[in-house]
Amino acid sequence: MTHHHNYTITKDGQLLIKKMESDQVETVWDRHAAQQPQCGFCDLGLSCRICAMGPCRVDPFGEGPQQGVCGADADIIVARNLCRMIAAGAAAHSDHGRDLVEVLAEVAENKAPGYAITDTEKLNRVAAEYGIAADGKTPEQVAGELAHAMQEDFGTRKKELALVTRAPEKRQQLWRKLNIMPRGIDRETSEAMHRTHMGVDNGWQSLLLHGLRNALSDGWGGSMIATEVSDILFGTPKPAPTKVNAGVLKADQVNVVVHGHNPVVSEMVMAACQDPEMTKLAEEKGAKGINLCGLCCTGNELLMRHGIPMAGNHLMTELIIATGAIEMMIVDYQCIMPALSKVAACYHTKMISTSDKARFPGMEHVEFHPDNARKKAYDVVKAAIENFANRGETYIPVEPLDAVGGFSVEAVVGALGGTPEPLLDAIKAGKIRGAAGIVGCNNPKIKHDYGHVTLTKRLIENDILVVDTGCAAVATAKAGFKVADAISHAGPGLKEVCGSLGIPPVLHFGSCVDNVRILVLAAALANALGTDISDLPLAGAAPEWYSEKAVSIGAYVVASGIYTVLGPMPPIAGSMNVVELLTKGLGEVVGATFAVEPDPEKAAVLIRGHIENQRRKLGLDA
Ligand code: NFS
Ligand code: SF4
Repeated sequence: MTHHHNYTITKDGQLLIKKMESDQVETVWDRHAAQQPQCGFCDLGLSCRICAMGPCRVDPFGEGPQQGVCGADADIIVARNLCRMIAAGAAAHSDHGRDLVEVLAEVAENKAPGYAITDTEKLNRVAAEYGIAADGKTPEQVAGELAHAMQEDFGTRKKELALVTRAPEKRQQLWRKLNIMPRGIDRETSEAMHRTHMGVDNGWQSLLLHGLRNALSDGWGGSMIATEVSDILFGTPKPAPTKVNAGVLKADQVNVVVHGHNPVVSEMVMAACQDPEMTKLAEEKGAKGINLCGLCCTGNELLMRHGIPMAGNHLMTELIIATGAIEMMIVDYQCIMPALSKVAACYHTKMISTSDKARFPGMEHVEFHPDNARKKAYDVVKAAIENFANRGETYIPVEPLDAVGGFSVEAVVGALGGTPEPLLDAIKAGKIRGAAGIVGCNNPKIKHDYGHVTLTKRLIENDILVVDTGCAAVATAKAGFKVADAISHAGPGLKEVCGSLGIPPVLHFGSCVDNVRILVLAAALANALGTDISDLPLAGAAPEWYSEKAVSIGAYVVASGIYTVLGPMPPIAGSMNVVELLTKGLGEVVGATFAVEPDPEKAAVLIRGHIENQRRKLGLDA
């Protein structure tokens, strides 16, 4: 336990790992070390425990068994496992989207006190895409009809999801031709589980194609609905300044931290924290006020819409508790390590779980529902204030850094004067060579933030605009790339374009469901050029991914026509057929492929090569 400087590139992370060492509290890196060596069969995707004739494994060296008890070979087992990862990821994003639709429906019926329709313009615009006319109706009526129409997207009555029409016409036709047009959000996930049951789909290609359809039902369905409804309820993000890293915690205030994904909970917590009555209560208890900070994606949701400061990304979630400065951490669901309450037990931090579908050992459960969320938020914030008295010594190791968040597509297009044309012109002129979306998690297999920050640095210095989301977006903010002055790290062309707009060279596009903002922008660029997304000088990357959600994201991004480089290797290397299809064959199918490159320096070379190649094919530098 002496290698803390090797685990993360961040100063706050290094210092807090040291603190946890001296406090003798276990971290994710300790547990990762204790798991070594991790199972080679599982790593290659060659183990199967789908049925009770198994578990089975296929010997990668060709000496032991080459098929499971049922006869499934390496290709089938690998494809089936990957398909299930996509299904789980798509389910997570889409169930999050569904929870927002339910709030929208309850707002329409006036049953969700504290929630409201904030962006009526967007409500009407999205409603129109669902064929709902707004004239003569109250916003609540429109919201009710829209919620109902969106619920149909989750079901089985439709042949195509509503929002796929945002994709370029050519892309839609391709999906229809390949029979991977998503029909219903839950349907595709449910079908993925059916197909991967023993004795159903044993074609590794057809399994993978359905995996793409399932992923598309996330990207152009569940996640897109999550983002759009969040904007309608809580406001469409606009650029605004904020602060990032562990230094956002305040030694003299009650620190409340939200962690998880769904803004349905964090928005209500924010409202309670900002109530002057609550501030007064905090002052009565000897604090200077209440300081709300975010972690992970629900933190990104608050950062994007309200400039709420960001304490850290995935691998900071344990470390931040070791500051001893957090009165309460309130979680909803996804990416919340069950280890957190053990860490919290070593300090005074109260851990609160809020979702009926996400329980954690050692957390107090205060269940939030749309009809009681406002009241529950006040209850927990009051308890956080009470807990200030129990605080011991605090250790806030760094000063916070400035960052700008809030780049919705609406805000970007607005800043460009109402159309994406100026961005396209800058790309055509070669000032901006292209754009890359850097997304996803942290993973203890990769030095914390090193992948995100190194790749981003290399791309912007070569005039590639970076848009990022999720934990990647937090990493580059902590590295100082999300301020206007960061153009000093950019190549001359990108520097000129961002400089004249007064924006950073790395744009915070939001949480992981907000990856759909990247899809929408890509589609707008393709439409403005009269072409398909797969023709554009774009790339995606997930340099430190860990989650099944990231597998779904990668799959819908590639199926939408964007070349994508993964850092950690997904568990597919046990099937050369699957590897070949994903890294080469898909190019002929959907016009884009995956690559795997854990070294971000090399990933940058791959992405630059791809973008220059796309430019040549478009005849841009002729
Ligand atoms: Ni995305 Fe966000 Fe972070 Fe990864 Fe988890 S918080 S939804 S899955 S770890 S980026
Ligand atoms: Fe084994 Fe086949 Fe059952 Fe998987 S589905 S556990 S390979 S018998």
